[in-house]
Amino acid sequence: MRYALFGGGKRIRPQLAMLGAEAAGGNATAAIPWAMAIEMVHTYSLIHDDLPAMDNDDMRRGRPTCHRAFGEANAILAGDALLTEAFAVIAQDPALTALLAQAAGGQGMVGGQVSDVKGKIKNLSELERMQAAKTGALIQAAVMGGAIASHAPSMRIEVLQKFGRALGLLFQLTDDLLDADQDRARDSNSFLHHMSAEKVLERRDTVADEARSFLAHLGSAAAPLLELTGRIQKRNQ
Ligand code: GRG
Repeated sequence: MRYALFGGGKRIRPQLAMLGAEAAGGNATAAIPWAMAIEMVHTYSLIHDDLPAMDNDDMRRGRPTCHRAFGEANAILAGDALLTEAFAVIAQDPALTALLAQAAGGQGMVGGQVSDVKGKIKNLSELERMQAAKTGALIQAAVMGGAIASHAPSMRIEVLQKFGRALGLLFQLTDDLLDADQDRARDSNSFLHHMSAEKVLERRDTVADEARSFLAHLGSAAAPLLELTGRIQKRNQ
């Protein structure tokens, strides 16, 4: 659990959680348990995604994957424990508990992973639906949950829900651009299978503008989140 959780991840989801709290007019520290829980769920998903039954990856973040370092059984169990303990961290807050279950479960990340494993994505709208569940749901929940944790007014939570949806898509577009040279770009689960790299770049910029337009409703409190959006748009890792 420690090997994977402290393995050099970018911590984008915890940043989104804390900046979401600030953007909604609240206090970032109120979102710390939420930020931890969402990173624990993200980490479990990567451990399980790397397993032989899924992507069968040997390396992650420049180091052996969890099952390569500790064996398959320990990797499965480390993922199980991270998922379970994530809920313990936020169990005092029923709204956050429900949000995490929704985002990570069958209608969210796990459901998206099922569509991914099934393969055979036929067109762009199917791909966007799969990605919105597999990667987008957790990113959207990260930012929204930050606002919920800091007891923001519902209007602000709704703005961040829309922003989070756009940001999830932006994240996946940039992820596929970063994978452009790898085999993955050739499978139907990559945007590059359905559009040229130029079109993906164009869509990335349109979606980033759309995400920014939502933040305009939140005034100067959203400035750090605006800056993070720009970093995700132009990221190189
Ligand atoms: C196994 C239930 C289950 C789900 C796995 C999200 C996911 C579902 C698998 C990850 C596969 C993958 C590489 C998707 C691309 C988008 C993504 C989540 C990239 C990794 O996220 P980063 O870049 O990772 O935030 P770091 O390493 O920075 O934490």
